[in-house]
Amino acid sequence: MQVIDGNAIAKSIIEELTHAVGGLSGKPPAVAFIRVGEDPASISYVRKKQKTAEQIGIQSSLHRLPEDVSKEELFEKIDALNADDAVHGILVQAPLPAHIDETETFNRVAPDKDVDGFNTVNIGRLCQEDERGFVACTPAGIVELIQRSGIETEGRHVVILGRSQIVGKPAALLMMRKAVPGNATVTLCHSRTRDLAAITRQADILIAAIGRPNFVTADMVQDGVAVIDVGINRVEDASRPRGYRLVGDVDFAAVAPKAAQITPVPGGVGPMTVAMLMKNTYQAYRASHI
Ligand code: BQF
Repeated sequence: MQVIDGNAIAKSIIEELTHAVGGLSGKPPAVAFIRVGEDPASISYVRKKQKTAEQIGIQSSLHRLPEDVSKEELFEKIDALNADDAVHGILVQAPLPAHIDETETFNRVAPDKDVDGFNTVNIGRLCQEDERGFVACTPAGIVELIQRSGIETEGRHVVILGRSQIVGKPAALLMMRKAVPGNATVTLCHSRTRDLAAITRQADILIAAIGRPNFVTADMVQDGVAVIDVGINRVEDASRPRGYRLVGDVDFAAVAPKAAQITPVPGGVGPMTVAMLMKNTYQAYRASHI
C-alpha cells in the first residue's frame, strides 16, 4: 500500500512554477483575493494561498470586505479587478455570507480571470473539453495527483461520492474526458444513491467528496482500490492545541490496508488545491500575453 504524498507532489508543481515564473520578464503574474467577513477557515485558506503565491513570485493582493457588504459593493470590487490589466486571476473566497448568491458572484468574475473555475463559462468549457477553460482547483488537483502517482484511469471504474458543483460534478467530467488521465467509466453517487456499498465495492478508483468524517469504511472497498479522499472535516480533539483535528471522508486506518494507493488528510488533496490555483494563475497570465 502506497500513501500518496500530496505535499510532495504539490511541492514539485510549485517548484516547476517557480522556475517558469523566474524566467519571465516584465510585470509578474498577479492574483487578487476577495475575502468577505472573518470566517477563520477562509482567513487561513487565503493566507496559505498568498504565501504560496509569494514563494513562486506570483504577486497577490487581498481585498477584504465586511460581512454585511452589499452585493452591489462586492460586484463593484469584482468589476474593478476585471478591468485591471495588471490582475490576471481573481478569486472570491468561499463561503460567502448567506445574503450573497455564490453562483451569481462567481459569474461576475471575467471568465478569463476565473482561476477558481467556478464561472458558468468555464464549466461549459470543461463539458466541451475546451483546453482554454479553467478547471476548479480541487478536481484539477485530484486529476494531477492521480496522474503523477501513476494511477491508470483508462477503462477503469471511477466511483465518485458527492455531486457538488465544486468537486464531484467536475471530477466526473474530468475522469470521463477523452484524455489522459481520463477515459474512465464513471459512476457518481450521492445522498439518494441506493445500496451505495455495492457500488463503491466495484470501484477501481474511489473519490470521496461528501464532507462526512470517516464515512467510507473497509467493507465499502475492494482490495487494490485507489482511494482519493477529498474530505476536510474538523473533529473535536482536546489533545490538539486548536481543540480539533482534520479527518477525511475515509476511515483511513481501516481502509488503507485494503488499498493499493490512498491519500491522507491532511497532506493529500488539500495541498494540490492550492498548487492548482497557482497553475491556473500562471495559465491566466500566459493567456493574457498572447
Ligand atoms: C492539507 C476549502 C472547503 C470549503 C472551502 C492543505 C488546504 C486544505 C488542506 C487548503 C479548501 C480546502 C480551500 C490542506 C483551500 C483546501 O494539508 O490537507 C491546503 O488551503 N484548501 C479553500 O480555499 O476553500 C475551501 C474546503
